[in-house]
Amino acid sequence: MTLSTESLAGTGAWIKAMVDGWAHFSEEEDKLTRVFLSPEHKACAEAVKSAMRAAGMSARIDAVGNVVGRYEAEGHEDGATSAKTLITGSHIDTVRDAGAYDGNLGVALPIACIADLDARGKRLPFAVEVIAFGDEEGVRFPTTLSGSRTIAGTIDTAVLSVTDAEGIRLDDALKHFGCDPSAIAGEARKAEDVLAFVEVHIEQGPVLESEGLPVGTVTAINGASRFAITVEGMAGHAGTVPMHLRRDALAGAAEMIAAIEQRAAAEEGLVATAGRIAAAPGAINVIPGKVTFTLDLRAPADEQRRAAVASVKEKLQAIAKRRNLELDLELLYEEGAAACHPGLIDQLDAATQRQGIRALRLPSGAGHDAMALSALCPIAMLFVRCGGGISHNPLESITGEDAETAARVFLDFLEHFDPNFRPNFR
Ligand code: HGY
Ligand code: MN
Ligand code: MN
Repeated sequence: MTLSTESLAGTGAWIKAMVDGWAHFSEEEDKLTRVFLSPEHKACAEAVKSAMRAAGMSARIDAVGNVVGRYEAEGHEDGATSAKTLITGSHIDTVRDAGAYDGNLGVALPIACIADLDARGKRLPFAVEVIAFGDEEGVRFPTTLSGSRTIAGTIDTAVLSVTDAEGIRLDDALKHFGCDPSAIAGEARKAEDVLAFVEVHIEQGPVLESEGLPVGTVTAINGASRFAITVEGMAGHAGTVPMHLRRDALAGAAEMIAAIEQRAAAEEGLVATAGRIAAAPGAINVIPGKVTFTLDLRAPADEQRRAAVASVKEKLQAIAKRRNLELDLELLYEEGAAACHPGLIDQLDAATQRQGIRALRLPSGAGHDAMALSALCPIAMLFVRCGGGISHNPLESITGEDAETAARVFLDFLEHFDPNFRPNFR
């Protein structure tokens, strides 16, 4: 296969401009917030669908709101018969006040690569699907990865009845988006049809920048457990209740959060975050009677994460008991650590080296749609350097040069892809 390295000239700026354009689809004027099944998600999905079609792919929005672009294999151009498929893509939903490149780069970059193949009239011996997943961040509903879990066939349809902060059910939001929730099961891919899932994503950390590298190959993705924690005490008059007679839910939660931080900081690789907290009734002169906060706990090994969850629960129960508080922990989401396939890691490294770049392997502390796809097929990820390792922050940034380099590596990977990394896979 001839390489197309020279034909990607200027692609970095094109990719960046596409992602920067999608960043205008936001619920807020001066910041980027695009949650699952929102009007701005719909507008962005339509723009992604158009970009996929312009790149020579067929494109549609599936039953769970994913945008699915497909570039047929050599000899299967009419789409009547389908060859085995390599899936790529990432998510287009964002956190609140987000950076533009988390997820979105992993949709725009493969689109640019397919556009290059299409411009050269080139087809590969396998089909390529680029999927823009709609629910990786899990910001709107108390669940996440519903898009990628649908493709993997692992989605629990009970999740369709969860509600967002306004009480809107997930299935009603899907119908409003123009989807048919009853068709979700039919979107699952068959394992025998899928060669691999390979995701391109910003690193969201400082390693590549510290190594002076534009790209890196991911070895594994940390597992994560997310909880909604409720602490209940007794609301009271801030002026009349002596300290030793209080059941202050917010002071209790504060001690709990400090204990969580201390537990995570004591162990290599373990990270824990209380990302959101709300205290009721929320008046300056009332002792808080009820607090809810979130916990996101991650580790490279599932055993380590499960042990940490157990010890955190013990610590919180001890604090609640001493302070005469009620404690409830609701598990919102749990996804095990996902290892990338060695055969894919080798092929990403080889593509990186063919492009004249030192191949570096690194783990992912962030979660990704690839975790869900690991239930369907072998996975791999190509990380792209981001400025200062900053992410989940409007300061998140990439350079056009790095986007172009990553596109060259990814296209090189596609054009050299050897499906035989999976022995006996036919
Ligand atoms: O939380 C994560 O790791 C991802 O950004 N959803
Ligand atoms: Mn993210
Ligand atoms: Mn992401």
